[in-house]
Amino acid sequence: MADLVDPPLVQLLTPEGERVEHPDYRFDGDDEMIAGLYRDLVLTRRIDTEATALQRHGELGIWASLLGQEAAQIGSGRALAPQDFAFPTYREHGVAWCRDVDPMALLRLFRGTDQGTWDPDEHNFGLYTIVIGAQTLHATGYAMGIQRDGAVGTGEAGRDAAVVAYFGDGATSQGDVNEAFVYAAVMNAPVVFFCQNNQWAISEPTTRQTRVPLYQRAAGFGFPGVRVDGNDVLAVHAVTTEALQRAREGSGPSLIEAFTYRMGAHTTTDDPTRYRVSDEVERWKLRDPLERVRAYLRRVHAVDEAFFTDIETEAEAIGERLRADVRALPDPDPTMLFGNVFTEQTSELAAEQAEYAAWSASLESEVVR
Ligand SMILES: Cc1ncc(C[n+]2csc(CCOP(=O)(O)OP(=O)(O)O)c2C)c(N)n1
Repeated sequence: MADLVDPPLVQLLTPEGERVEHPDYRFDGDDEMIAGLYRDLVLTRRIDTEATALQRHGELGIWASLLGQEAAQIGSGRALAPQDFAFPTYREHGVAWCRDVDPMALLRLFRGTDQGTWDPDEHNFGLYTIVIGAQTLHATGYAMGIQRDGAVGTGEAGRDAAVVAYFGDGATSQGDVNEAFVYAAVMNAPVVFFCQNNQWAISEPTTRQTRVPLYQRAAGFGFPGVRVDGNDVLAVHAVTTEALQRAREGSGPSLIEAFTYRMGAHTTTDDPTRYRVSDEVERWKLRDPLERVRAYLRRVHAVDEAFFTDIETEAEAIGERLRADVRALPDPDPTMLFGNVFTEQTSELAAEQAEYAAWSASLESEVVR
């Protein structure tokens, strides 16, 4: 049980901002790249805090915050090659950022203005999945597809592709995830299972989901598993880069357990003070994924102070733009729901759509009377 709380994990940057060595993993980027990762972390957090504030002001229906999980998402998202494909859950705003999805596309979804309008094929980033773990099967199927298309193990950089499936610790209890592991293993599918262990599945702690550290599950399915410090953007980048390369080469799946912490509520409809102690949150604040990168950049004098103020200014501008753009969104036409179920409309749905439109028009005429 001790292993569950005090795990051996890959770390390359300490909470104090010091680089450390690991026998198996190395971060290959330079300080300029680390500065770029820092910008990603800050801007992603700013998008997240703005969205949380917008929900509190009644502008979004709900929001699933990524607070505390920025390094897990940016580190892995920046390890992806353009041809790789990511299948997210509903909290992967940092990965969406790395795939150039406009944050407004996320906010429109959480406002209920649309059902997700980014083109998965344009961004190689799937639509958000609310059904826990379902996307691990989609990812595995997609990975088997690219394998059959001959886009794996050719040795041609820029052609060989990998797939990454994001999910939480709670999702590992789902049958879908375990089925995905079985298929990926026996088919040698080029998929990286990326579990963000933020230690809570709403109010259920990880200790009620498993008796062994999650990364160790991979061995039972027959592929490698590794636990990485999910608050260390350099370590996450290094570990994900290696797992993706393995998959692209045709060496099959792997499981990454990014050990992190959900610093906020599960979603804006949740009250974590009812099931967890504030001590725990305070302890994790000391491992804030942004602080350690800032400490490192300052420690080695990689950037000047203007670098930090410029990023703050950029973050504020993004926050203000999102606030204005969300407020300016028009109300959606509710009948669009029927049109977005299948690629090709069915006659049953078209009839339901017409019936709904007639009913809603009758309500309007009643109001006028
Ligand atoms: C199949 C299914 N069962 C239950 C739910 C309700 N539900 C929504 S979020 C959640 C917890 C998910 O926890 P975890 O996988 O750890 O991800 P996290 O939200 O912490 O990132 C549950 C049970 C759901 N969305 N889908």
